[in-house]
Amino acid sequence: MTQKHCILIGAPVDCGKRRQGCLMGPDAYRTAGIAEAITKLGHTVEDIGNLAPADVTVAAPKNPLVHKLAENIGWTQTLMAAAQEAAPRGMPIFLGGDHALAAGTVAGMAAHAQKLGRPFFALWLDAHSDIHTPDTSDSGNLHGTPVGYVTGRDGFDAFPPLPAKVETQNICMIGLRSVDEAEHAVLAGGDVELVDMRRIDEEGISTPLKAFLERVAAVDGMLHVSLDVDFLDPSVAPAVGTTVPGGATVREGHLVMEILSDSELVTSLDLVELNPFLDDRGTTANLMVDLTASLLGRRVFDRPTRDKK
Ligand code: HAR
Ligand code: MN
Ligand code: MN
Ligand code: MN
Repeated sequence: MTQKHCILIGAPVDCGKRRQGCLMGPDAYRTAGIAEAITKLGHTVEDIGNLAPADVTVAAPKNPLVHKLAENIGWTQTLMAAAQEAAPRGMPIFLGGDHALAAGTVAGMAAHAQKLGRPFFALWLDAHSDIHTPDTSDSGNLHGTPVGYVTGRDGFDAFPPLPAKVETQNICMIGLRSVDEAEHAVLAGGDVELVDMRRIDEEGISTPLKAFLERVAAVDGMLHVSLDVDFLDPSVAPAVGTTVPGGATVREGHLVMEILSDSELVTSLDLVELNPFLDDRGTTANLMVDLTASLLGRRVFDRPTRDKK
């Protein structure tokens, strides 16, 4: 694959839910050797270290359950700026941190794409759809809301104004198996491409993924991938606070990354929800690093040219 300049951006976001531990994520990825794995594939790596949230003060949220609103908004501000700073220089890889960070990373990458005049797409690899608003969330955990924010749903008034809205038809969610009622109501009537676990069982994971990538390629789109640990089955990826049984296998995870790698369409990546405190001797951190390596071109063998693509 073409050589890339990968920019590691530590985002120890831990305010998107109540259970603590995701703040250790960026250092767990470094300990698992993420920089070395990427360098070994022939790419260059720059690690800008860990960021901190902007200091903001906000009025009390309408929904009293909402957890750490100001800190979430501070992170959104910081990461939106960091994404736009890094994107012109290479491929940002955001080391989370919980999924609340994607409000900033996706909004920032969408703003970058808009500046270049290119369509923007997002691939959400997750058990959850994360399309709540602070008002519809019944947990008050804002890691369940980043898709709501980036698609311009109402209820984010206290957040930074969106520089570029992500079109719902440009989003594909793969791995779904835990969708709340309020989320279901929005998604069922909408045009987000929904690939739940049943579809994966019946069609295989490559069919819907390739169809989506064809749409991205057809318009020379930029593609952001948001990889939530709980996309994977908890038996192989235990280090996450919100485990849902029946997730993707190790091979399904790698196949997704290999197909993405072949497509050469991915321009940014989030690694989110790793809680190293819950890990089993680093297995989940190591798996996430291996998946990143597959995305960046690691192969056992090259496929024969005759059936490439
Ligand atoms: N939908 C649930 C809620 O809003 C759970 C959200 C969990 N989100 C993540 N990221 N773990 O996908 O509380
Ligand atoms: Mn998520
Ligand atoms: Mn999830
Ligand atoms: Mn919920």
